[in-house]
Amino acid sequence: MIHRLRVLDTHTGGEPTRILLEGGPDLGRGSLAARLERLRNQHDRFRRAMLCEPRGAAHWVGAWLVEPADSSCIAGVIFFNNVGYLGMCGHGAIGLMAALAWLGRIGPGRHRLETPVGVVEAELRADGQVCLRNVPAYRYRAALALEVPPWGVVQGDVAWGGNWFFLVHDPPVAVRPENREALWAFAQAVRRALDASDIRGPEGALIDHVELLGPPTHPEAHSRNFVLCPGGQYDRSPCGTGTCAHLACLYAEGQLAPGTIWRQEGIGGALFEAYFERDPEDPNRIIPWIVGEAHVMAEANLILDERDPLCWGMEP
Ligand code: PYC
Repeated sequence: MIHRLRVLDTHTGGEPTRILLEGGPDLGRGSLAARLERLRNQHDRFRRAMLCEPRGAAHWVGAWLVEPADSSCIAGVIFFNNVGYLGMCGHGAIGLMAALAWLGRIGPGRHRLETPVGVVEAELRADGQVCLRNVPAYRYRAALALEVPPWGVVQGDVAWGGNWFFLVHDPPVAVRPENREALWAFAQAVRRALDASDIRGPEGALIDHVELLGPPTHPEAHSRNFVLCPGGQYDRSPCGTGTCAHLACLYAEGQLAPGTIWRQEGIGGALFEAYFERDPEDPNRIIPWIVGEAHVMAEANLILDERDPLCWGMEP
């Protein structure tokens, strides 16, 4: 049997997103969270086929486009990577907006996207920039001491920005592009230490992203990050949800006021502009906004030929 998946590839500050437009199995109706579970439990091989080698690569994120359950939204989207599923994805949502514009499905203006963790609003600007209002973000735990062999004790915060992050504000390796390998090794050690010490989010949520923060190079930026994603690769962009988690920590520390512009540089050099409002429903949470741009790179049909022994992708 041969499956043809129609996809559009975009990148946001160097971080790619592969968007499934047509050809995947029907995920049925219901909430996006329920459809994510259906995808995970019944059709996970399509995720692997799209993103794992030989068709994909470990740093790619996928976006599965579905009919929204909420009719005020222009689309529903489920984000995933080479090892599993994401609640939200900032660079991916910006990529999706660029893709919908490319396809002529949206024009400049405000739009709503439904994700498994809530509705996000996105404004497509006339110059192609996308301003995304993310789900509420908050710091869950502050200044946790974590034993990270062989580095010693490291302090970090746990925060939600649409995904769970452990943020290290002063890592032992400088957050500079030439240190990518050492940053990767340190962030992996932090991930292992989080598992070993059973540090989790509420209701046992896995903290599956590690964000290392340091001074920027870009003259207009306030900070630079290196974000290790669950699939074991790092985000080439400043990571949308990671930027939101960082804003939540700055707010909780009293270091950033609502409405103040924050420019987050990623390890690849791209910038996201961000700011926040207080969440009127909860004084501990913020409503973050991020601004960035994405570009369409390819429009293609993926061929999934079941005679190919690697049709469903290789295990990462
Ligand atoms: O931009 O939110 C993001 C993201 C999450 C994982 C990779 N990118």
